[in-house]
Amino acid sequence: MKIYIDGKFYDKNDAKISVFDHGVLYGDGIFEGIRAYNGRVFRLDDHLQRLEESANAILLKLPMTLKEIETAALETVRLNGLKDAYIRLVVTRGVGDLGLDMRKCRQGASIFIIADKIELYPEEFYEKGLTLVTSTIRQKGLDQVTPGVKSLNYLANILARAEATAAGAQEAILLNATGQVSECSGDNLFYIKGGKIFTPPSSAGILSGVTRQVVMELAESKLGIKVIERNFPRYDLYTADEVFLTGTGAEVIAGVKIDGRVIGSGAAGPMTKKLIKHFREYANSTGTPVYETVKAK
Ligand code: PXG
Repeated sequence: MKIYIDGKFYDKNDAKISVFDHGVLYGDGIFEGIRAYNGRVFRLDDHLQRLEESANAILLKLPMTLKEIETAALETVRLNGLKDAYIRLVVTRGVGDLGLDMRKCRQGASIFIIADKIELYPEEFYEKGLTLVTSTIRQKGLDQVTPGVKSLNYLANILARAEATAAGAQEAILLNATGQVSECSGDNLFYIKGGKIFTPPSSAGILSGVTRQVVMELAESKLGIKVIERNFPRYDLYTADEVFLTGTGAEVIAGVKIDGRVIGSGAAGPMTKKLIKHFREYANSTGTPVYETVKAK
């Protein structure tokens, strides 16, 4: 495996960054998780745009242009000979001293890119759905570092996921400070009731998911249903016809049991199944080609 760090490729065992990098010392940085399907990178522009927005939000100057980052990401997938891939793109504040002052990170931000095979939920989960539990951990407030920033501070999400695992569930739902539903530890959340689809708005405290956006577009174009963004409590999930999650890793997947309550039929519902099908068709028919581009230098 070849890993990209700041303009060079390293073997896995040699791919290292400094212990003085503020990404390590403070979680001071941002990342993107991106998929490639069949030799094409899915919604790469959207991911790069979100990366840029996250960078702006945390006063981080990206070390390269978005075009250069795109070239590096494609080259990383290519060098590893992958067609279906999970691309992890990380930008840290870079090497500093032991203080919080970001001005001490004088060399500027560091960027590394890993392209690996993807680990997915087993296919049977797309039929039978996931079990979810509500985490005791609250979503960060909008007056904190907004959940819209895909920062390297994922401890709340990791601990929420651990609560789900401990409860025998696959994903955890985070409520926000007002007790409304925000999102899952690594996925956005939707529910369907009476033929309408609902999802929390960005004001609920969510990561503005690339998959979420795609599914909203597909719901409208393929199912003729406009997704309604609104705040809602857990009760709406408990009493929904269908619940589903979206994320780069999970794609579209049903949530069929929430805090012990069975949702709908207790398996992936008809609308969710349609969205899974449309999403897969779309994901496999679009994207930035990895192997047809000429290496830019
Ligand atoms: N909310 C959070 C907190 C996330 O981390 C999403 C929503 C969905 O966003 P996208 O843009 O991916 O649709 C995420 C993204 C994994 C994995 O391996 C998780 C994510 C992305 C890639 C891989 O669990 N989470």
